[in-house]
Amino acid sequence: MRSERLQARPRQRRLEATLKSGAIREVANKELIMTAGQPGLEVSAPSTYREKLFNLLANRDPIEVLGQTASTLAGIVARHPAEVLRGRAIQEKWTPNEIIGHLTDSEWIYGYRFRLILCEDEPAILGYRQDVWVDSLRHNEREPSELVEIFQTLRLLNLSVWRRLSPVDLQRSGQHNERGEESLAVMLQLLAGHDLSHLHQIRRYMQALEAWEAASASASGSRRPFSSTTLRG
Ligand code: NI
Repeated sequence: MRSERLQARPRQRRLEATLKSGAIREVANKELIMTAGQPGLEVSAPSTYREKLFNLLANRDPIEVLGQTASTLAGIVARHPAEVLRGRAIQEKWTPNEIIGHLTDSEWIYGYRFRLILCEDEPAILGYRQDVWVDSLRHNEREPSELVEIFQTLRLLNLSVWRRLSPVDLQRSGQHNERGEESLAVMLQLLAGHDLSHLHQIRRYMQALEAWEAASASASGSRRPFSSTTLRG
């Protein structure tokens, strides 16, 4: 364990240099990474937000999508070192680790909201300041694998309820303070689309980082600092 940590240091230094150099920023902006799911998307234009998430889900079964996310995240965390997942390519934007933390926050929030709607009549549903949660809970300091375990536990708990909802239950609704009336059926699809949106975001980040590393290595003629298996997502 200790020897692994020692071996990881040169790689970590190279990664930190890469992220600090700002050279990846151009690639990142070009790829629009770390933008989907950020505040502008989630708090403004509710109809646009819903449409984007519905389009991502397309005709897929939301329950099936929700059931796959934890293992997809576990795979990402297993393939990439924690220092890469904690790397911030663009200031003011979330790191992959913070996105995973945000998904755990979202799972808490949705879990509470859908129980409220199921058990109360037309309850008020309050939006939350997701950026402040990510900062205040200091998600980026946590181990990515630990965050995924928390997400997995919460998701299992919530899925056990989602799976038991009847078609009549799914018609129940609450009043969201930003998006207006929202039924459980709509909420279920939004939650699945939200998963897909953030999984795409993490993948785009990894692909941009890998592309930058490959271009950098070929330009300098040096050996690539990361093996392809490390960064291929
Ligand atoms: Ni989000």
